[in-house]
Amino acid sequence: MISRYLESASSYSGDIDDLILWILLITGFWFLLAEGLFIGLIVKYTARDGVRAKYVSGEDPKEKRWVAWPHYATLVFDVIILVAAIRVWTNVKIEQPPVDETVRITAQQWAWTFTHAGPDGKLDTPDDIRLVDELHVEKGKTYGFELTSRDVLHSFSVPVFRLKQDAIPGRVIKGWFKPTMSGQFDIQCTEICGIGHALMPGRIFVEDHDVHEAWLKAVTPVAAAGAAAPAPTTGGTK
Ligand SMILES: [Cu+2]
Repeated sequence: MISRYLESASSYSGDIDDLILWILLITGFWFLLAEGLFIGLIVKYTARDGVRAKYVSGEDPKEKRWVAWPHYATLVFDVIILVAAIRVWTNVKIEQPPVDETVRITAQQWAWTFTHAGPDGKLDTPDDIRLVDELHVEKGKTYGFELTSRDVLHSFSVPVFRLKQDAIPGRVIKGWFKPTMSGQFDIQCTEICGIGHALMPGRIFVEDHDVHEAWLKAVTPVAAAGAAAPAPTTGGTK
């Protein structure tokens, strides 16, 4: 249902949407019931001439039920939501599936630098492709990311993936995603990171295999493309 308003474009975005929807349904149902009852009782027992208000101590078991039963229901539904949330959290944030490729994401005031592995599929080699505010990935591949910041706290967010991860200077945070829909989507910084925070958007390009290969070819420098062979030229100094 949420995907009608915002595309669901990663392997786990549907699970997160389902979780949000179930939480909305559970809390929404009880919210409407409780407020309906509350307003109904206000209307029914509204002040009338000649009728004195009665003090209710709440000690009578019949009266106590009005507090105790909703309390038990809250506990039960809390546990249901907790179990469902932990299952999704474990899948998205704790368990890291085997990845096909890793991208390095560096946040700074106020831009993203994305280091793509290049044709050899490995980082820290001469054919790495470094782009600002532009991340290119292939649909259906599992990507690991290494996220860090050069200055302050930022937060890497791809709304269509339902992915959000804080970037912390001095730390490299690992995570993963698997795009399932090709297209161009927004990348946002979702942590107020200074006056240019709102000017820190990026784009992610999810491409089919052929399109991604063509892009790789087009952006790989000639010297780096030959780097898989022995004796790379300049560059790649570490
Ligand atoms: Cu930022």
